[in-house]
Amino acid sequence: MQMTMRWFGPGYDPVTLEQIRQVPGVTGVISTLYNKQPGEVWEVQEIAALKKAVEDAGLQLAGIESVNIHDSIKTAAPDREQYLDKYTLTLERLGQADIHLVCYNFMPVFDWTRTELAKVRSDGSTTMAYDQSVIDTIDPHNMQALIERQANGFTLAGWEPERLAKLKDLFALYNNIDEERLFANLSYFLMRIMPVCNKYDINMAIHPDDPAWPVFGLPRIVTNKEKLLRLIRTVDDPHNGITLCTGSLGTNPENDIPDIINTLKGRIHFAHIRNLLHTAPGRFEEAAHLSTDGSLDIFAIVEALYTSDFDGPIRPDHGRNIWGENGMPGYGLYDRALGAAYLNGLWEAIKEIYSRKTRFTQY
Ligand code: DNO
Repeated sequence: MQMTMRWFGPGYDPVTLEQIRQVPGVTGVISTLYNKQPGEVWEVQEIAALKKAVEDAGLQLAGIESVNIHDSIKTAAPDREQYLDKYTLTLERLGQADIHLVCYNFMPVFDWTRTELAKVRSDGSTTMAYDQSVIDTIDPHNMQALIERQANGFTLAGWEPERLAKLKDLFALYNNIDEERLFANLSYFLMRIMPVCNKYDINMAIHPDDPAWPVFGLPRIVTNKEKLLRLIRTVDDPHNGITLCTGSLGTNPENDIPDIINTLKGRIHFAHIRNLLHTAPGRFEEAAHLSTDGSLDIFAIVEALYTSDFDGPIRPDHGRNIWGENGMPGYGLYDRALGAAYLNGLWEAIKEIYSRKTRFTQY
């Protein structure tokens, strides 16, 4: 396990690499070229500059989140081959730069979806929240405005105004795309990129859909154990793996996350750990990482990662805004740093317990 934090890059992230470097046990960052639109090829020099900035700060660039996928690939539009070639070229360049982990998602139109970005909790912290009954009354065309209004002036990952400006066209693209088609397009994408992933040893880690059910009638195909299993079996290459995102899979209380971890052993390449509090069916808010603050058993989740020999990067996922920080929703420094410390503490304790068990059984 390598403890990391997400960093959006200079000019985008008010959190500095120097601050991240001082969080105990954090040795790497997960980053991206935030200015890149889906379908754009990443330039060699841009990748090198990102890597250098991270390494100059004494950290490792442990992976990319995300190289976003163009909608033509997701919908198998007539020009998809051109975008597949571009994606492959970007992967090749990342591999040549010694980067071996890429997180991506295959969600149609919208990436993660929330209805509130700064819900005030009883302790005065603010957090992101979701309410399906609100989504049910919103015209999806107003979603971008709703997010933008609450985003504290930040451009949020997955909510790039350039792409969402064409929302009508985007929705039209997905008109005939049901779950089966989307799944076929995802499988095709994976088969197409596996040769380059094998050549450069790049682990692809699909991010689960967030929340784990269809939003605005758009299909969602990465929502539970069965669907994840189907995906890794359909393209049965070790480089085709997943990002275990507890906050996304955990939106559906029926998802047993430790069981998912055990079932997908060996194919989990990256972990996002956060907690959330279910307040009613289809309604939740993001909690502090601590198990007792939310509905997820973070101890059991970390234990399952440990016992399944997980050896990829973990990052504390969304944090609340606390201590007066006016950070990017979900990505302030303080609460994520607390999350990293807590997760490191759990890992150390679990490791110790298991090594003692081994020692005890020797007698
Ligand atoms: C939100 C993130 C997502 C995630 C992408 C991966 O905070 O979890 O935007 O990075 O879905 O491609």
